[in-house]
Amino acid sequence: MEKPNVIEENLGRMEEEYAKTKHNKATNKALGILRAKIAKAKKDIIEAGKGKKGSGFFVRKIGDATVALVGFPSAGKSSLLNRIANAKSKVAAYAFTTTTIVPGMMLYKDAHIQIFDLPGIIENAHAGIGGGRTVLAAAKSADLMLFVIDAKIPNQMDIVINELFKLNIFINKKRPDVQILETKIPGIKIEINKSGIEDKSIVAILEGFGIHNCSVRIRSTVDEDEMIAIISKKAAYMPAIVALNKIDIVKNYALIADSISKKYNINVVPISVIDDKNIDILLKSIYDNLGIMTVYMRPRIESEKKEPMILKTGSTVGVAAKKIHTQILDQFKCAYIDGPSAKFNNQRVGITHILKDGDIVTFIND
Ligand SMILES: Nc1nc2c(ncn2[C@@H]2O[C@H](COP(=O)(O)OP(=O)(O)OP(=O)(O)O)[C@@H](O)[C@H]2O)c(=O)[nH]1
Ligand SMILES: [Mg+2]
Repeated sequence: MEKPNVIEENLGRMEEEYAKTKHNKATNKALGILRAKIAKAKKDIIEAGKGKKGSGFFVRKIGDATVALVGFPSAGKSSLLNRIANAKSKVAAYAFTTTTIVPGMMLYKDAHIQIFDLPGIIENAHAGIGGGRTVLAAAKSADLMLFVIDAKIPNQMDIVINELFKLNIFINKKRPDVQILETKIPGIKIEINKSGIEDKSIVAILEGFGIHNCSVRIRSTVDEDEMIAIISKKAAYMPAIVALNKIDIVKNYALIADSISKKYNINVVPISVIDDKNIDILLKSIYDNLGIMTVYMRPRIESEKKEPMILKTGSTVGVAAKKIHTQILDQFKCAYIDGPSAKFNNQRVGITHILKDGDIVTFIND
């Protein structure tokens, strides 16, 4: 591979040429070759960056939740980011246009949701090809992965899932109930094993990782690969949804969406960034899958704006009180709730009441 600065100079020249050339039948072939060359140079640059000390994509997380855009080059990740967030990420018809992490922020209902645009990933990303490991490590730090799939090339979905799987990133899967408690007593004691793996194999895996004194309780079915990932602390469980993009140029997109959804037990929203189709549905799906909810504090004066608060789904009145101020929690007497979690208007509840998205809460202090 040439030195990165040489590649960058060539790349600059090629990008200029690409921008200058008129797109028509006569130039079509030459432009195709140029696109391929630009993509190769970009891929080399991303790969060259991965070996540097301290490399990796770091962006300060801000807002209430974070979403990572994951998909093949040219699937439309940057186009989508620019459409839904206040960001300007470069868009072009060649692969590996985006070479680093580009953050953007969007407001949905009252939640500030940070979106990370990332370089495209390709087959063998898990082995670092095209800088894939760095990209996927950044994606893993988000609260939700948004797979952007080109509807013209739906098998991109299989490759993306497979690459994540090879890095022990499990999508839309509940973390199996596996407890390994280190003990002072020598030996491995298997107390509960509903995994489907034989006891002696579990012992062998644990010993392989240098764990000799522990008690084991497995209450879920797990296969050996996942068990190894869990024991080596490499397993990650991520929620994800799919934006099936470019439906403006694909007729049977509904069938494709349906088959991806069934195959991977995942919410698929067919969209077109170019035609601005179904973007509102996608935003709702992002919000619904982030595991957050918005509740409102009732203002003292009815005409004033209700103060929104973003909480994890399933949070209680106590969690909301603490988020405002520990003092509110200390002096808590009761709360009155209007909205989806209330059985009737102004229901009086205690600290353990579980709130729902859209609730309006009034705290009463002692
Ligand atoms: N027909 C069609 N083309 C689209 C759509 N969205 C994006 N594109 C085009 O697809 C090409 C790639 O778009 P990008 O947004 O740069 O793709 P990307 O996924 O960010 O690509 P990388 O940065 O290389 O990973 C551009 O030529 C876009 O104009 C869409 O909804 N329909
Ligand atoms: Mg991009």
